[in-house]
Amino acid sequence: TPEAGRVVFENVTFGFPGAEKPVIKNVSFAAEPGKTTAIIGSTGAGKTVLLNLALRLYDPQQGSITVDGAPVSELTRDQLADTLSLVPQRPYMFSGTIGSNLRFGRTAATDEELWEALRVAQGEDFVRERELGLDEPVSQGGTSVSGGQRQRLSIARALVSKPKVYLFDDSFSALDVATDARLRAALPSATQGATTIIVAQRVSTITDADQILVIEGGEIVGRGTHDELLGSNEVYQEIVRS
Ligand code: M5T
Ligand code: MG
Repeated sequence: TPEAGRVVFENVTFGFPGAEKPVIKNVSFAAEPGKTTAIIGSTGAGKTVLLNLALRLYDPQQGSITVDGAPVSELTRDQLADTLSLVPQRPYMFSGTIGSNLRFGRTAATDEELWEALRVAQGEDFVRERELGLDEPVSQGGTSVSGGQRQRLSIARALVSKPKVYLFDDSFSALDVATDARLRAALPSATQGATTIIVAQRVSTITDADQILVIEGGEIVGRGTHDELLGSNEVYQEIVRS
């Protein structure tokens, strides 16, 4: 269906229980299949909370969030997990092997699929360098891999699950500029047709996004392409300058 993977927020307001003020205020946007929606804004603006709401880690007090036209509140955990993949801001590893961490329960994925995901995520080289490759043990917390490697494994894990919706929470910031550029060049064909939502720190990561949402204090204060925002939005201009 043409709607496959379409994520829609409509007038979403959310505050943590007991907190005085909401951290997400009346947010509305649509993220379209085959397109990249970027979210940018200063620390504490609500970017992570926004992605977590789509995954239903919490429910909004007001408004609705739908995927494929269905309210996320009506999807089962399994349906949600099959539809949306989050690459969290602080990726985690569990004790096992690199391969089992990439499969993450998706036992049907072949080694070939894992290598292909690693290739796109720019993680192929460092896994090939390990003596046991995909069978190399990883400790819980992933102390045997660096932060940047953990980030790339986490991106590869999302690719292996082939979701309709990718949620990248600041997933490229630990990468050097050259690796970031290679990864973003490889991503579009690997995620073709999927809905991609990218939270970013660096403007260079999102200049070619189809739609950029500027978020401040839990509100969308600007939306458009890079060029549109550059010409019209003060908050965005400030981010670009910083
Ligand atoms: C938005 C507060 C946080 C901030 C606001 C996850 C979380 C956040 N907050 C809580 O009170 N409890 C929580 O469990 O919500 O936070 P965010 O969405 O994490 O901000 P961000 O992702 O835009 O920031 P950053 O630093 O990752 O760029 O007031 O205190
Ligand atoms: Mg965050």
